[in-house]
Amino acid sequence: MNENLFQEMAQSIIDGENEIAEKLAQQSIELGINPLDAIGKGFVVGVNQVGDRFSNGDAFLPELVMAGEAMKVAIAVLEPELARLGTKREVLGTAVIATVEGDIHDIGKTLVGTMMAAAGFDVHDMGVDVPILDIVQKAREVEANIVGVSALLTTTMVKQRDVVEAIADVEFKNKVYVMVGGAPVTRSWMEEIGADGYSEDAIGAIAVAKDLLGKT
Ligand code: HCB
Repeated sequence: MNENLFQEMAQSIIDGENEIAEKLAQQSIELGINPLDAIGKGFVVGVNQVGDRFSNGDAFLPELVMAGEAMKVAIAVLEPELARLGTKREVLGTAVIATVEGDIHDIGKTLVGTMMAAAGFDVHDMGVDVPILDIVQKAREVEANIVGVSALLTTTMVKQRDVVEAIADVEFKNKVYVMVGGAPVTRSWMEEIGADGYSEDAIGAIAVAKDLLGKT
């Protein structure tokens, strides 16, 4: 039965139907469905399909924009639920997260921030299109242990390397670990640029951050 709901969720994103996506997200909460399942098995399936159709030339920018908007509406409904399910007992660490300069994709980055906050991190979400030096400055200001940088474009991934290098060049009071993610990012890219952690999703990002800080 949930499978049908997940399919409808995916379809609402493919069709760019904000109101339907919002209603389905609310329905999933009422049904007690884990919001991560609603996102991962429902809405993300739809946004990935639109992405694939876009890269094949079967969908165009307006469809991409509409899918992104519908995705944001659905996640906004699920976010309080994600936060509520988290166990915020001790502060595990301080994290600065941002989407790199030149890149305005914010859905995945925001999810990572929400989930990390729910898991007990003090999260400073700097938004999208953030210059490298601003990230470094923020990390210093809030005495971050983790800097999580998101990039969704092959052309902006290279900025993750710049962040790693800029963090390495500055003296911080404490060790600052750089974690990378985003659709085109892989473990081998993480290794190539000398980042400390990589995850393909938000749950994994929490595990990686905890692991880096020895909080597992
Ligand atoms: Co955009 N776009 N887009 N897009 N877009 C992608 C990314 C393509 C792959 C689509 C394609 O061609 N198949 C493609 C990139 C190709 C490439 O470079 N290889 C692309 C392109 C080309 C573009 C434009 C250049 C299109 C144009 O203008 N001609 C343009 C770029 C604008 C810019 O940034 N300068 C553009 C614009 C847009 C929007 C604005 C229309 C919209 C974004 C809306 C928004 O974010 N508010 C959009 C969307 C929605 C997408 C797709 C369809 C979905 C992205 C998404 O939200 N995924 C995407 C296709 C795809 O990725 N399948 C497509 C869902 C989230 C949950 O996944 O991977 O972002 P995520 O995050 C995960 C994961 O990676 C990890 O955890 C997250 C949660 O599970 N993670 C981290 C992420 N960050 C992390 C950081 C960490 O430290 C740790 C883990």
